[in-house]
Amino acid sequence: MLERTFIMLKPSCIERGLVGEIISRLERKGLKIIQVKFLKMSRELVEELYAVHRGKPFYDNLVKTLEGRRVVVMVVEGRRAIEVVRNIIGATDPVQALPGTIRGDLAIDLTDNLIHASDSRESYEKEYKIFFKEEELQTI
Ligand code: FUP
Repeated sequence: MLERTFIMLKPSCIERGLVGEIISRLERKGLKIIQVKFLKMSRELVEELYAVHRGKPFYDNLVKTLEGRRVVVMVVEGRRAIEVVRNIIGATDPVQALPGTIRGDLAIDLTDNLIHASDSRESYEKEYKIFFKEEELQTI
């Protein structure tokens, strides 16, 4: 019934002081934060998270925006959380993202589009395990 999704706030969120603003938008929607932490993205973590994009023309640029920099990773929970979060963050390209969405309101660059969120159940299952141990996600 309740669903979980994985979210990563990219380094520019921390540098621009937008972490609180973004977490606040997620909480105000009614999503519950199950776990959240800051960490430095190693090359290995970037490659694992974005494995499907390896070899694409924008891949090197994508790696450059993340490697060796601090991000915030979190798991949130709520009714149809995967779809809800994708709607709140807006289209991948901030130019297309509608006003009212996180990318629509706060981002303009395509690669550095502030935030990543799982786009399916399958990607959630893969992504949260890159950053969290099962016991970190237990709420009881
Ligand atoms: P999203 O799931 O919305 O983050 O989008 P994608 O998985 O399609 O893209 C992953 C990352 O690659 C995004 F951060 C944006 C970046 N990207 C580009 O830089 N150029 C492109 O043409 C497509 C995606």
